[in-house]
Amino acid sequence: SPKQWHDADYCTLYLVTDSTPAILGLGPGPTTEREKEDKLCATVEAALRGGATCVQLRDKDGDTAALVRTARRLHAIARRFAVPLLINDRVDVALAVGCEGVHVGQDDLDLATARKLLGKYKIIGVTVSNVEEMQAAVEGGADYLGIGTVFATPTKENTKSIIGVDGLQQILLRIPAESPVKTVCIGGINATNTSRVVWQSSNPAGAGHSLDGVAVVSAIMGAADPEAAARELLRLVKTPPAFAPRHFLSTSAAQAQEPEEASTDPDPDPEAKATAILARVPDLVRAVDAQRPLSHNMTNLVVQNLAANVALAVGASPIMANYGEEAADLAAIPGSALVVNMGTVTPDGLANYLRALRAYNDAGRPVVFDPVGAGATAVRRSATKTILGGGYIDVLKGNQAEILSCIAATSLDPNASSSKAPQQRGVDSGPGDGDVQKLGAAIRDLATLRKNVVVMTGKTDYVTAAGSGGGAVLAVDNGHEYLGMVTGTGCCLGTTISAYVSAVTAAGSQGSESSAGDSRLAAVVAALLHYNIAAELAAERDDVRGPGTFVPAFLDELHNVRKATVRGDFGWLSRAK
Ligand code: 3NM
Ligand code: MG
Repeated sequence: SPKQWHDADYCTLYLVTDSTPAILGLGPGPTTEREKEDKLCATVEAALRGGATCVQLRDKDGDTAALVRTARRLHAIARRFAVPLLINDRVDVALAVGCEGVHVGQDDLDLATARKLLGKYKIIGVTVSNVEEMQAAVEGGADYLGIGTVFATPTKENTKSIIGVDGLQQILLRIPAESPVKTVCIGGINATNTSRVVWQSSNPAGAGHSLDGVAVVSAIMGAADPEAAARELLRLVKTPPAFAPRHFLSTSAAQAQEPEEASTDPDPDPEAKATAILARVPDLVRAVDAQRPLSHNMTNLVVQNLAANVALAVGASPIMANYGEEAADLAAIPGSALVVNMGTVTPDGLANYLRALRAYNDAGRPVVFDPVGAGATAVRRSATKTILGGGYIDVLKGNQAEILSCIAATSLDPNASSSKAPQQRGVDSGPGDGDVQKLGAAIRDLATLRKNVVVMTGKTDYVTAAGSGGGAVLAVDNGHEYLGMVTGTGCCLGTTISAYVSAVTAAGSQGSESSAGDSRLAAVVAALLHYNIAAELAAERDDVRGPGTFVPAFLDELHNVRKATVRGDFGWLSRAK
């Protein structure tokens, strides 16, 4: 029937063609139009054998006659695979060849006119890069949206905005759930990021839309073996990434109680949630002690020594390794976790972080990101955005200014980005009473968007996790002012969190998203309590007279709290506030 495409999953692996000789693997010598066309058709046919579900002919500078001829050939090929052929921008070409529809960008023919010319049964896709464009396209009756540009790509350098996976999610979440529109994302999508992007862009029923698939140019058109490339991308679209929910505490008691907690408590009040988490803390301390997780720190020179000692004191095994090349080997070690601390960012450092982030994502091991000074300079704002877009981060930890900078970096609203981002003050200060509600909502939104845990530190620390029932924001009110008088204590908290999150992360097991969120939330709360209560105990010691004598006492108490807990003595936990 003429409506058949509207029920088909043509968006799963959407191929956009490119006729530049370099991408097609032709040249460097002169190539004829005929050679280009033959190579294009052969590449598309190979991609279809590999499983591409849609083909868009995109040629911004071909002559109309050549374009129509190529389109006719591609249409004949696509038909053999029962896949629709769409034409970029050129409604006249689509009408001339009688193919299945068009794709229009924001600067192309408008949707209403295209619809009038093509009729209601043709497929019309629209490029959108923000919520307003999405709403106009959905209301105008677009059949699918091409959402982008997700990542910067050499294939199209004049793109309007790089929206990242966060921007993509913000658009998806705002699509009316009842709308039949389909969605693909585009821009820099390839085999290294496909399954992550698809997973991060999936949403529960009723909450906006989930991404239907990915659109690629170079990942297939530029591949040496386009058939194999398409087959692999199709597999990746359908495969959750290695780090998709796999967090639980591997004690039988915690496992038994967890699914129940998640299913019977869809909107828990924070009080009940805090009590349930508190009850799990001793097991979590013991899990770290027993598992001795490898905490791989990519951190600044100032804190290397202290962070390594803190890792040892809480029961982890530290390695300070800033060279990204080492990350794949370290990520392969059972129980490893990565801390990326942007304390002293450089171009080299950034490349190393991204490499390590990818290695840990691929291995399914957890990552803690500490965006130190995120709002302080233009370089740091940009680095923050790059790291947030460069992979999946399990726990995002920062002070108020840093977390607000992360929110600005992930926002689609240009007014909220860089120029209006909060200026870092360099001190770790908490919100005023009036701001708590607003900040709580902001970090809950950020955690939901990123499917992760967000920790905002200050005099009171606030923690929230995606997928944990109603998304409670928990406050931890422990600690001591000496922590603020010693350099690196914020960074070392990131190290401690990595050890705890590692202890609830089992390789290769997939739990529900909701219980995964609960376990990570509990792990982060346990880390905060262990760390901050040890600081209180240290500061109260007779031999501690100031920040200098505090440091060794703090290491002692981090160690003592762990040892006491392993012995079955968790009196220290009665200090939890
Ligand atoms: N449109 P690659 S990005 C054709 O953002 C196109 O609208 C974009 O190429 C948009 O898969 C893009 O090689 C190019 O990164 C995507
Ligand atoms: Mg266009």
